[in-house]
This record gives sequence, C-alpha cells and structure tokens, in this order.
Amino acid sequence: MMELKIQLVPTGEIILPPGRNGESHCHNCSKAVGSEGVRVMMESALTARDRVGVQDFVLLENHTSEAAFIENLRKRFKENLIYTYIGSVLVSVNPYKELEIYTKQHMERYRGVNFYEVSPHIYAVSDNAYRSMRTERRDQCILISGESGAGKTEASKKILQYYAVTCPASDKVQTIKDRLLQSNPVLEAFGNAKTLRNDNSSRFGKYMDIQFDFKGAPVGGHILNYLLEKSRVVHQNHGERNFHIFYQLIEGGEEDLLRRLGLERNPQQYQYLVKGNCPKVSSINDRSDWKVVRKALTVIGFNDDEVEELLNIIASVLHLGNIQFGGEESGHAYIMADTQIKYLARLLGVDGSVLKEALVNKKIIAKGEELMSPLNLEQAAYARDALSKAVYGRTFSWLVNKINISLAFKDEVYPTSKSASVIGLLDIYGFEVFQHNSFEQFCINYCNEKLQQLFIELTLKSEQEEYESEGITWEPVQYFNNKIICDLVEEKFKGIISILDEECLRPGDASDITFLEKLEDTLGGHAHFVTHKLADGKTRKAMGREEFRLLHYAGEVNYNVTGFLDKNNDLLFRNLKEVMCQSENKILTHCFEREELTDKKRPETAVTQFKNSLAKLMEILMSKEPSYIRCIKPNDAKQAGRFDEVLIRHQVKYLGLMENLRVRRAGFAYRRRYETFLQRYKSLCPETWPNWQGRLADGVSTLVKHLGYKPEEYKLGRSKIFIRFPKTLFATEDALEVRKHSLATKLQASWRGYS
Ligand code: AOV
Ligand code: MG
Repeated sequence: MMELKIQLVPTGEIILPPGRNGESHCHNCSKAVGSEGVRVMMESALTARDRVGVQDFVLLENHTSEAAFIENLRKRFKENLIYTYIGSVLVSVNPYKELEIYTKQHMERYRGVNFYEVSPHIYAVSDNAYRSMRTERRDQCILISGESGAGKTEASKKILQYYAVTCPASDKVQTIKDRLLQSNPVLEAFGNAKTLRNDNSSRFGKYMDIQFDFKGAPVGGHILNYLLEKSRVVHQNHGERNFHIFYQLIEGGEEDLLRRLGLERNPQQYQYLVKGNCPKVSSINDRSDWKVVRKALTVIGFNDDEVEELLNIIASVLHLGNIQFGGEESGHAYIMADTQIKYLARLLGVDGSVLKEALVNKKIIAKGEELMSPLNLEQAAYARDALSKAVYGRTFSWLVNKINISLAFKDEVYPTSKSASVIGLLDIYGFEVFQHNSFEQFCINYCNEKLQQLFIELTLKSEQEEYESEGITWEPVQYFNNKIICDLVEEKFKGIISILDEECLRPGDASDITFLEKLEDTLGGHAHFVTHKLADGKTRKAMGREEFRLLHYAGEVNYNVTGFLDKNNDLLFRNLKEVMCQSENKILTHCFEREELTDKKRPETAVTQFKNSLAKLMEILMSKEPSYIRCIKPNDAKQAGRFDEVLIRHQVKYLGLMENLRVRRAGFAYRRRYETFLQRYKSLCPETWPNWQGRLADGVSTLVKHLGYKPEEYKLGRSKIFIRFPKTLFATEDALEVRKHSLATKLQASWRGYS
C-alpha cells in the first residue's frame, strides 16, 4: 500500500503562495489552480486520504474528537496500515496476521530517512532512535506499552531485527547479532506461556540494552528481568498453560533424550501441565518451536552438557509435580511411590532419601537443637510446590545471566573500554484483568502504572522543556495523573505494599484476611480503592469478602487476597534448601549457594524486591532519551480484521492518547529544525533557492514570509521553527507538490518538443 505523500488543506483547496500580481498560480508553470492536471491530482489525493486516513493524528481536522481519532485508526486498520503517529509517538494496532511490511526492502526504505518523509513504521522509530544515538551520542530507550496481547513483544522483536539487519557488521559483530536475536526464542520458551489474553504472553518483564560501538555496530547486550510469574509452574487457570518449554520438550524432545529424562511424550501425564486443561494451542507448534529453541541454545553458547543439565531441571519439575502424598488430612504425609524420587535423585544429583525426608518434614531449630517436624498432606504439597517454583524461578534467573555472559561486550584491544552508547528496549507484561486476579496481576498492573507514570512525566516534561529551551511560551494541558494510584500502591507506611510487608513480617495471627482488614482500615475512602464494605456499614454485593478493587488507570480490577502473604513471603523450607545446596547439577550449584543457609538476614519480600527493581528501572529509563510505542489490541478474540470499537476506545482513553495529541497541538503541531525546513522548502522562494547564504533563522524567516505565513501561525525558536496549525504545513507541502508537478509538466513538454 502506497502511503499518501502529498498533504492537502482540509477544505480541499490548494493554497499557493501569492504570486507577484496577488493571484494564486502554479509555481513555475502557467497552470492556474483548478486546471485539469491539478484538479485530478487533488482528487486522487483526497480520495486516497478519505480511504486511508491521516498518518499523523496531529493532522486530523477535528483533533479534539475521540470519534475522529478512532475513525482514523479504523480506516487505516482496514487498509492494513497498523501504524500511525502522534507527533513522534508511534501508535500500533495488532493486526493478528502476518503483514508484508517487515521485509529487507522495507528496512532499507527506512534506513537513514527522515521520520516524516516515509509512512509510519516501527522501523522509522527504530531508525530515528539509532540516528539520534549516533549523531547526538545520547543513550536511547524505546518504551513499548499496551495491554496483554497488544503486540509489545512482537514490536520489540521487530526493532531488534531491524538493528541486526541494517547496522554495520563484522564477523565478530555477526556473532553478537545472532546471539541477540537468538536470546528471544530461549527467553520466550522459559518465560512466556499461553494465557486467556495472549497465546504467547510474557510472564516476566524484560529490559534489554543493545550496546553499540563508535562505528554504530551492535557489539553487546544486557538483559534485566523482572519478577517471573513462578506460580504458573505449579498452577494454571482454566484455558491456560504452563511455560512453553515443558510442552516443547515433551512434544519435540528426541526419543533417547526423553528416555534419559524419564519423560513420556504426553503432557497429560503431568500434574503441572493439566491444571488448565489446555495442552494444545492452535497458534503454537511446540514441536517445531523445540527445534528453534534447541538451536538457539547452541548459538548462545550452551554446550551439550549444559543443555542436558538445563533439561534435567525442567524434567525434575515435572517429576516433582507428580509426587503424590498419602496420609490423613491432619496426620503425617508420606510419599506414595518412589518412582519420581528415583528420577529426581539422578536428574538433580541429590541423595534420594534425603530429598524424600525433606519433602515430608520440616526442620525446626529450637534452643540450638535441630528437630524434624512432620508435615501434613497440605503442608507437604505446599513444600513440594514451593520447591518446584524455587527451582524453576532460580533457573530462569540463571538463564538470563548465562545469556548476559554470552552477550557481554568484550573489547580485546581495549579490555576496559565501554561500548559507545546503548539503545534500551523495554518489553514488560501488559496490563491484565482476569475473572480471578491474584498477587501476580497486582504486581503486573502496578508495573504498568509505573510505566504510564513515566510516559506522562516524560512526554509532558520533554514538551515543556523543548518550548522552554527554544524560548517559546506554551499553554499546559491537563492530564489524568496516575501518580495517585502509584502512591496508593507504593507509598511508605500506608501504601498497599507497605501494609502487605508488615503483615508478612508480623508474627502471630497474620493472614490474608487480616491483610485485607488492614487495607480497609488504612485505605478505606481512597478514591481508587474499594472493598465490599460500604461507608454506611452495608456490603457491596458485587464484591467478594476476600477482595479489594483498585481503580487503575487502565480499568478496575478486583484482586482476591488469597495467597498474597504466601507469595510475597516466597519461603522455601530450610531442609529443602539444604538438599538443593548439595545438588551436583552445575546450574543448581549457582542457583542455591551455601551462604544462603548461614545468612541470618531475612530476605526482602517478593513485592519489595519488585518495587526496588522497578525504581531502578525508572532511573535507567529517565537517564535516556525515550521513544514510545503505544500498542493497541483490536479485539479480545485474537482475530485478524476485527476492530472492536468499544475495546479500542477504552485503550485510547486510558493510554492518554487524546491528551497526548492535545499536548502536541496545544503548543505547536509541528516543529522542524531550521536546516531541515529550509532544505525541504527552499525551492518555493526565489530568495532561498537554490541556496541561502545567510543565517538559517533569517532564511526560514524570508521563506515563510514569502509563503504568506501569518505571524500567529508560527514562531521562530532558537534552532527550530514551530508551526501552530497543520494546515499551514499542508499548504506548504502542497505548494511543493505542485511545484514538482509543474516541473514534471515542463519536462514532459520539453520531451514532447524532442519527439
Ligand atoms: P504482548 O507482548 O503485548 O502481550 P505479543 O507481542 O505477544 O503481545 O502479541 C500477541 C500476538 O499478536 C502475537 O503472538 C502475534 O500473533 C500477534 N501480533 C502482535 N503484533 C503483531 C504484528 N506486528 N504482526 C503480526 N502479528 C502480530 V503480554 O506479553 O501478554 O502483555 O504479557
Ligand atoms: Mg509480551
């Protein structure tokens, strides 16, 4: 699909710079406005715009109208134009089908080209960030946001591919490029899963730095991962799956490998894989994905032994899940069969009988003496699941670390030197709401609040700063600031996280319910916090007694408090830790270190670790120059071609896109650096054509006066011209187009003269 190049005045007129006699006429040729050639050109342009909408929302005639905004999105979506700008922010609508817009030719088209000269594309954003990094020597970051299934992970992969293909490379750089690309399938296998919202949902947050050298070649990378949803290892909601790797291994693993691991080729055999009753997903081919992942592990630098050790752990988790306990509800639990223990002992490299003991007893140290206290059925199942989660979660962190080692920037000539600059890519888990929401959704949605907060601060701030530094007065636009919700969650002493930690650390009768009661006592009456209790002492019928509701920026979510304390404490019984510390599996020796056993300090709770890591992330992001990609999910059915207006309107609202647009327009719709502006339009004025010799600002001033700009239409800053209305720029663009047309006409005429 060809994107519309010429822009027209909304009314359909072409406004040309007045000629010497005050009439409008086509520059350089005798054709007057309205003559056949120009009319045809205009008509086809107008029809095209009617069909495909505008490529930058700033150009919308009715920019305050949400309906017009959505109509523009709809038009473009229908034409498979999934990208649209708001100024420099890219809005992307998930097409749910493969589009032919990511080819090498497309990449080439965007390479080194100015943002506004080509149709909106994720490659344009990537290229722009890359060029800013190169020319201004400033670290960049690309922040991708949007709800679950909106296309964040796909977007981040497209960006990485763009750099891998278009950036300069040597042999060594090629290895790094390959590893950067291959880290994706590996991390997705271990960290993504099918949820009700997305068949390939990221269950961890990821921030990846791509490091570039002075020549602009990618020379290294580093990944920070955030809070993996470990609970999925032992439990999945109906219609969901465990992490992909389990199914890939079972479906794709070679016969003798499965034999060594003691696995059967049937996911239904494994308790940890049957909870969601969803072993197969139509959009996923586990068997071929296995091949991709297996190859990727090699590219990243795993040797066969390491792969085997990694898979031993994955298989162990499945065996752990199949351990069944016998015994009375209140009596001592015992392990029903030794089958799994035998496999576990071998795969984990631990003593089977010690493991067996540790799974049904708890070690207590009282008055310096060690005592074994037997566990009942429920406790034993709990201990087993805690072990599975710990093993999987720590292995995942180890894996990220291993990838980081393989991506590390190494300069053999200057061993202490750093890479020249970086581009950071942020791809987190998107906002999500299920029927049942727990601790994990609380953390995920809190993370999204933080990111939205950053967007608000940075877009407003940078806009304001730009006007300030250019000496332009501006009118601020009102935003809904979600800081109030961030505070509600993370404020010291009275935020939800503080209260949760307090209950986790409080000895005695602390429980999920006492946590909820404390929330009610402290936060009842907060504008964004609701429970079943109404102010007049009555109960709210629509809410359960174990629930609290948060009014997030992106919508209301009811959280069930069951399991909050447990998941936040994230405890593993001491004797199970001891067993794991004795493991001969090389990966596990890194995951479970003996110092942990002697460390008296209580580890930080899960949510506090998460909060601190997010605070650090915000600092990292603030120190870089941001670009934004705002992803929109077109429907809940994961279907191509379906544009669900209600769903989309909701996202446009909460992503603050209308305000974003207003900010862009309240001040000045367009800004261009003097040299860019002059270069593009100098042919429209005899005094600036072919070259302007004086100061750039004077050249621009002469040019716009010649073009008939009125004083209220523009301002000249220190290094840029600011144009208030898009129509002004349209008219100039049209004039340029007409000039080209008249040049073409002249040329044609002269050709005819030859023939
Ligand atoms: P997410 O990262 O935003 O959700 P994904 O990037 O995984 O969402 O996208 C979900 C699915 O939508 C993908 O698996 C593709 O099938 C499809 N899709 C997304 N973007 C494109 C595109 N540009 N072209 C074609 N198909 C696309 V989550 O990780 O759940 O928040 O936690
Ligand atoms: Mg994702």
